[in-house]
Amino acid sequence: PQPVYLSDYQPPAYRVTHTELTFDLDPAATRVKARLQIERQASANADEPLKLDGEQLTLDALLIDGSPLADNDYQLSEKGLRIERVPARFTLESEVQLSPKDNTALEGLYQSNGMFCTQCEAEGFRRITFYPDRPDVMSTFKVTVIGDREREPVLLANGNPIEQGDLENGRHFAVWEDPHPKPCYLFALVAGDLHKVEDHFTTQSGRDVTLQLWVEEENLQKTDHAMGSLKRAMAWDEQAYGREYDLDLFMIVAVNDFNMGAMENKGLNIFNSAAVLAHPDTATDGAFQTVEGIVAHEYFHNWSGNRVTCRDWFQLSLKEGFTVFRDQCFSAETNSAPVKRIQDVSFFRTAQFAEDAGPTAHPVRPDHYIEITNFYTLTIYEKGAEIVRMLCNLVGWDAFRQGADRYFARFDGQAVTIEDFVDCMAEASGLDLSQFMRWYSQAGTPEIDAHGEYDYAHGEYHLTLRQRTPATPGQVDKDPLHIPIAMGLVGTKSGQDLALTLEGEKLGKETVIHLRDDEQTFVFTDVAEAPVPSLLRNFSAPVKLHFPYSREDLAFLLTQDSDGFNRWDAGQRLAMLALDDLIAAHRNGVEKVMDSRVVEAFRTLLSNTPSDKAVLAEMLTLPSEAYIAEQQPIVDVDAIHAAREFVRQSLAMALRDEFMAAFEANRSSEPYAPTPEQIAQRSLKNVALSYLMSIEDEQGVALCEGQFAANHNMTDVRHALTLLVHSDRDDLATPALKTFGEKWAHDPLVMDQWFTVQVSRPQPDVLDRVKYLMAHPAFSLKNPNRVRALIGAFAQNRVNFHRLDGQGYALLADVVIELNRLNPEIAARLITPLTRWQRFDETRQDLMRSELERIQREPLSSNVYEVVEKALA
Ligand code: BAL
Ligand code: ZN
Repeated sequence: PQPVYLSDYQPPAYRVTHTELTFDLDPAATRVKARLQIERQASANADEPLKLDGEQLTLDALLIDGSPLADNDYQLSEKGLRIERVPARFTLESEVQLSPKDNTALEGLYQSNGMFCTQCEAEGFRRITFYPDRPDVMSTFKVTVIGDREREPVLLANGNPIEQGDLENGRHFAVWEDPHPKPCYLFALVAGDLHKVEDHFTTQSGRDVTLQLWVEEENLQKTDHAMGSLKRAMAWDEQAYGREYDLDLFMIVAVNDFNMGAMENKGLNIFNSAAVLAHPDTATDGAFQTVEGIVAHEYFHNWSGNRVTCRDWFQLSLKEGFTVFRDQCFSAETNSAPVKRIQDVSFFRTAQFAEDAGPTAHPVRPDHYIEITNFYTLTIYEKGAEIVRMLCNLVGWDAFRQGADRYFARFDGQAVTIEDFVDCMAEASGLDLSQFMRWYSQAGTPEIDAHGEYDYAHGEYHLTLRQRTPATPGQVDKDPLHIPIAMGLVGTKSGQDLALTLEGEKLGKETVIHLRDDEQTFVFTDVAEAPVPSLLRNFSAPVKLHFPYSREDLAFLLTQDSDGFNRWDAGQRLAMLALDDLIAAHRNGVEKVMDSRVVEAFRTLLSNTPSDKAVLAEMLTLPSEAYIAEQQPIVDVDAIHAAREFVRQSLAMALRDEFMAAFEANRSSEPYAPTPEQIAQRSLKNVALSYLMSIEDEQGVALCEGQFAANHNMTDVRHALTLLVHSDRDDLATPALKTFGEKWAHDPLVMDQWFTVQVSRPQPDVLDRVKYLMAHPAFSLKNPNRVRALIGAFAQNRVNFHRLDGQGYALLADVVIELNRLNPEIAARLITPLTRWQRFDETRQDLMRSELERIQREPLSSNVYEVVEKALA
């Protein structure tokens, strides 16, 4: 496969002004007729050939202005068709045939549970008809869907319904028109036996929008939360960005087989059922929050993505980074803002930092790719969002909002670039953002080495920051970035933020300093007492910041820092120092000794009345094994696991009564609601229960059993089940798993949780369990959610996946090889843990590489090929 380069971008020679499609649906032989109004661009030469993308299609007819083309009038290849000479303006008609039921890749038109549905982003539309499948070709669409009246009573497409009726032979049809020009990646069609819940939203200008959520009948009772989330998101986008919805109808459809979380097709969002269905009995608090975030994300795309879209796929972060930032702000406002930030950053520093340090590292705007579906990454999405957040903080909200208004007004109905977005922000703020643009082109996580000195004699604090970005594949030398560092100086005597004066300028008690050079020293004057610096507040830039904090400094910041995020981070850093010692002790066979400062810090946390219970729950949660691994030069899986367990158990033993009190104080029999207050209370209670279960405290075990049996809501049931299954009390775990599995056998999303709980336990029987569960009737390799719940979760189970006999790696490779044939996009994603082989000891490196090489010897999809090539380069 050949890479595509950003530098090769050429505007399209032809545009499609209007698209008419007719689908005659059939599982094995769907016929698609296309009628395209095409015009040559003024800038293109008259002899420019017409090139249309098209894959896995059987072409039955091709006409220009009503005249059939002879075989030698066009060239057909595996990738599409090319017509050498065409008029300046013409109608192209084609008829193709395809087989949705055999489409296991879930790109283009496929069947899920008998329902027809589509996924076109990024390049799925070319599996539906011959078309210029690129985002900078935007067209209005009229779509006729013909289906079986019994099997497909509901026929949906983008836009507004304009006609429907019956046909012969039990068939019927519906016609949909979308007046907004859109790229074909936003096309959608759904047909099946669906049921709807309907609601309404009145926009700020007083228009009534009908909201419909379409699901299979048994899921009707799981739709309330998504509908509520949608209405909250619609109101938020009006209030925060002045963006109003632009059609009279907005539809969401839930489908069971879906590669992504969801898709923002114009007026017809298609959702993975896991990202839209939620009921207290079946979904956890986390799932409720995910649903709310994804519903909002897809809705927000209506402006940031659909009305203004990407010129080419290198600009993917233009819509994704901005939209993730938008959904993060929405969720922060509707839930606990500090917890949202802590959870996002915690995930980001574990998973995106690892991606940025591995063989598939790429800039937020990549300059080449082989397979674009491999670039729906944490870097494009989450680092892209961090860049937009930095922009917002640099220019301030008012200028950011003005810049966003300018962007939407100037580029409405266009396909644009990241420069276009940043230019709007520069114009609105008057700031020079040219150095800032390097964030988009340089891969790798910048590291900042900081140190500070307090000059007692002059009352000055000297803060020196040095930045470096490590080499990444294809990018050895890096230029310094423009890094905003939010900070304060916390007085060690007063425990308060000190007034800041920098180069004679009084800055209040918190400021943002701008690191632009390789090294800079900032001299704060009139510093009345020795401070501890609180740096990178609220994670103001996506960097690794190293500062030689003592454990006393960290214990001080943990209670005194006015920035909630940094209080949490101080606790994480303090725990990391203790964990480092214990990892070394484990490796050296030395007796492990718990750092009493960590115990005392936790005791303080537990004894104060918490202002936010959800933040306290986060503060009481130790860094994950994955995060700890990221901090180690060579990952020692077993030492990390042993050290973390030792800390958990030591804390549980020392603070057993405090954890018990926290559990008791936060039990509740209130009816379940996914409110921030209830979620906070459950989180704190369940963190306390985890500690109690880590030492198998007799009373704790009884409470855990009781929580499982009480069956109050899925958050509590699943947590209790996980603790039982992850403990050594198989006498309790086995019947609990049986009860749960039998009760929920009919509900695939709950069975996914049942799979995950079992294959993430630390006990060594997990590999056999995975093999056994792969044969379970509820499992299927063809369903991405099942694969993620069982195989994906197993590959995150560090002690078991990284078994020294290599069987964990072999199992993953076997699945990847099989999935490479069925669903290349999911196969390529699943390989990720193997691509991180450089981080492990030599034995594991050899084992992991040899599995990658075994995959490489297979006939590979371009998706898997690209990832394996990079991993072995
Ligand atoms: N555009 C793909 C799914 C999403 O990011 O919303
Ligand atoms: Zn998105």
